[in-house]
Amino acid sequence: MLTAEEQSLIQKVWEKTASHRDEIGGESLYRLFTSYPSTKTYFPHFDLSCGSEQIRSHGKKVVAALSTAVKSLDNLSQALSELSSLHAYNLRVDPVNFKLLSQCIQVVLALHLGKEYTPEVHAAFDKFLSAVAAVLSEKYR
Ligand code: ZNH
Repeated sequence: MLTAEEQSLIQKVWEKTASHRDEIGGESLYRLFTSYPSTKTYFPHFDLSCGSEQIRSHGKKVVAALSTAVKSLDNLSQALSELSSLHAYNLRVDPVNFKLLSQCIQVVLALHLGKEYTPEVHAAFDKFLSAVAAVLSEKYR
């Protein structure tokens, strides 16, 4: 799991995104749909044009879940348990897609943070987002 150093790095960097965090969610989703069009099939009921209200509001929800995760780095399984059930039993999102979204979130974080997105921060976020994806995938069978 994440080392104590990685945990504090993630918390510090996440704090820095506070004022533009909601946009990070929407931008990551738009990037997901553009770069990996197959992911759009999960959102047939959404207006997927750039900056649409649905992308923005869904982006806020995803980011809020990540904020919960950042606060519970020691206990991700429990913190994301409901979300994990939702994805496994109701939404049935193929877990490969979690990696694709993680990728897009990283690119958007890098765009927002510029030089502050150092290789160390990148490595820590990669581990963090993989851990979130693992929890969201753990109830599939
Ligand atoms: Zn998901 C939903 C989160 C990934 C698909 N999500 C959701 C929500 C949240 C989330 C928070 C909301 C819930 C409620 O409402 O309750 N996700 C999340 C996260 C992640 C994810 C954190 C990672 C990181 N998802 C994902 C993917 C996909 C998805 C990858 C595909 C592609 N989700 C989804 C859907 C939904 C969700 C489809 C539903 C939407 C609506 O609204 O309808």
